[in-house]
Amino acid sequence: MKNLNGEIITNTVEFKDFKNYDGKEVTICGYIHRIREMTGFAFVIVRTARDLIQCVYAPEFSEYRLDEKLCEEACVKVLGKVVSSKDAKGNDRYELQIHDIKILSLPADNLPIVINKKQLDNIALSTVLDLRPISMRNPKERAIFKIQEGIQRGFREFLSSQGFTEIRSPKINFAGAEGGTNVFKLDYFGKQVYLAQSPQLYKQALVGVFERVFEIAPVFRAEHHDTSRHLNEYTSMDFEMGFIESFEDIMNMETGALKYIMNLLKTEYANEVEILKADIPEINEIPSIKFMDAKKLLVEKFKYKPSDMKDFDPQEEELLGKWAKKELNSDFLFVTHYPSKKRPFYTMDDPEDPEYTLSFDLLFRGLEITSGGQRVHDYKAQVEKMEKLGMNPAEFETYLLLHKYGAPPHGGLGIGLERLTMHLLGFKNVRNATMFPRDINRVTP
Ligand code: AMO
Repeated sequence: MKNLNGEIITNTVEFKDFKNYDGKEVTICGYIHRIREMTGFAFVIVRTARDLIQCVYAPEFSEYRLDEKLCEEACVKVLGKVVSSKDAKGNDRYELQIHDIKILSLPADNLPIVINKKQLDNIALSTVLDLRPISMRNPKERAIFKIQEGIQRGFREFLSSQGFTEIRSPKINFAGAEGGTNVFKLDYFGKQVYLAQSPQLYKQALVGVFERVFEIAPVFRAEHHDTSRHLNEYTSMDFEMGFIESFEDIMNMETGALKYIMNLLKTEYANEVEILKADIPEINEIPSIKFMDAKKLLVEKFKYKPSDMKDFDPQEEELLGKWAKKELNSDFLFVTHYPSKKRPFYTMDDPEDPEYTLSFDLLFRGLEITSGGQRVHDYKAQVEKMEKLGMNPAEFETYLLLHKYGAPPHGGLGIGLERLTMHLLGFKNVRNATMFPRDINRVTP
């Protein structure tokens, strides 16, 4: 596009860099979010990749005249002069005085929902999800997934700084790694295979190669119930590390990662945190409680009668979350030493009390967001454990190569990304924090 002097302007500038262009002409690319016609001038709000930029049209700024075809969701390139003024708090506020607008495309129809308000008002979640490619254009909806990107970025950056290697494990697997019935079976050229329930078997194998590995990838769970916290496909943030002294090394690494993530969100995602009014937790040390002590606490403090002594139900997790906040001033709570009967075959039993395991879950504001622990690394012990659980070690021959040919003491964890996002942003339903949810009733869009 040509500027007022007839020179071609090619640099497209991000809003955060406007401060470096005060008084200069720049171009921006985006969507027409809203047009507000005033007497003698107009505000044209342009939605760029991350911001809403106020552009001002007035005939005295240039020879350009506002195009009648210009409408909401038109894709445009705008040329204008960056001007600053002070807002009520005395901060610099930048806007663009329009010199020209090039229409790149026009929508073919009216929008099915109003997306240019601060948030999507009174629209049912099912409609929001049906129209995700459009509804996510709303700044508040979009901010959810920018925050989610920040969480993944923080996890990746922190673990990379700690010597972890990023891996990609296959999602078509020879066995379900987590047991239970929630595994998707697949016909693979006449052979039965499974969609990965987790990268468990592969991340362990790769400890034998790289010592420390991590992966951020989709995993699949054939959940037969429609609940507010279960998805059939979710993003698992996994890591696995070798040469550990105890399973607490894993908990410490997770604490470090979460601190890094929260700090990153507060600094580099401050815009989205503000849009969402997100309550980003302060993390110092994360307290922990043993599984059986937590069960006792629930009875003594909350008079809660447990229905299952091997796991927690959602209400128990919620009560523990409230207790941790009130008594320990922590949004997070590690629960350790889960009963052996409830943990998968790869979990190491506590040598001091083999009824329980060297494992943990992390609760965040009363919701399980992580499972992890130390793994069995001795070949004989792993084979025996599998046999005790009625499994056939021969079917896991390739997995057992790790153990057979020498494995260090190791452990790791898996964090449910959507669940973490859900409770970070205060949602009641995990689907609010899932871009394109897959549940028992939904496979589109
Ligand atoms: P687990 O099966 O407990 O452990 O899963 C780890 C974390 O994943 C999340 N999660 C889910 N999120 C959404 N929908 C679901 N259906 C769902 N199921 C689980 C939870 C949970 O804490 N291999 C182990 C991890 C490890 O030990 O390394 C595993 O997958 O946040």
